[in-house]
Amino acid sequence: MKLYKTTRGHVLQADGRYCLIQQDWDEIINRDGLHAYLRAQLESVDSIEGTEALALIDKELLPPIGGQEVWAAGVTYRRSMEARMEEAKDSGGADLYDRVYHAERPELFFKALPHRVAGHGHRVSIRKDSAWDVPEPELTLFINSSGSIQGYTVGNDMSSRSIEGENALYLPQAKVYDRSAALGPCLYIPESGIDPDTTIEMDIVRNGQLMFRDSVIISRMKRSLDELAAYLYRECYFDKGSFLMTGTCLVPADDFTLQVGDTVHITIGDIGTLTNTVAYN
Ligand code: DO4
Ligand code: MG
Repeated sequence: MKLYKTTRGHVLQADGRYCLIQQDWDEIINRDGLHAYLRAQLESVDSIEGTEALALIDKELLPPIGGQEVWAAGVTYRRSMEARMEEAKDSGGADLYDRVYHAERPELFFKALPHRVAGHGHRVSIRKDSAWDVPEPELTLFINSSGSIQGYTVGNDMSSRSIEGENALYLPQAKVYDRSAALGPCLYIPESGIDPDTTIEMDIVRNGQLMFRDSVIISRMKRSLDELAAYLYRECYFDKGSFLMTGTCLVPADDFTLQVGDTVHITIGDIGTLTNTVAYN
């Protein structure tokens, strides 16, 4: 099942049918048994035509977030560890990444409040004081206030590699700024957990030319999704639930940096494609 947040209500899509739910987003999603709840909504709420639903999704789409905080996990794939060890070699911080990759405790960091999050079709930003910027395509969990994973979306953890590489203590500046996070296009709510063979794919296009394409399956991640969620909820209560980006494995070559006007397409399995164009704030 897919739930799209729009300016005119929330479009629920399942089995080729659509219905429009007029209810507060956070009240809908923050519950145990979200899939069963939405299944019941599909039976009780009047259906809408596919053309109407698709027009709403096309023209009125918002990021699938209400009042939740967005957090992120880091160095959950070997490729992320290796790339960061390389970028930090001159600052003396390289071994931090090796140590956190192998440690029991994962790296978790605060990424965004909802007003800093871009949706599908919106602009994401690179910092004007950064020389080396990349998108990070990440499976993103929706975890309810009881700490259970209820849904999934596509995330882009936009990052400044030059600022993080200069000094690991600059991580919040490399990661947290306006439009540095994108989520969308929908919240995907399968009946049971996401398939471990799910693929994350990313294309970066510049002036119509494909600059980068790569993909990975999520089972390559070193940690489990439940483990990441459990660590986040150890000493934090999220009254509306939270979103958790689960780390990147797709890293463009070191001579690549994003430019204004580039378009980033991230596709994750059955969830869909999140597309954003790069801009300055
Ligand atoms: O350690 C810094 C951030 C790591 C990260 O964002 C990732 O691995 O995706
Ligand atoms: Mg990341």
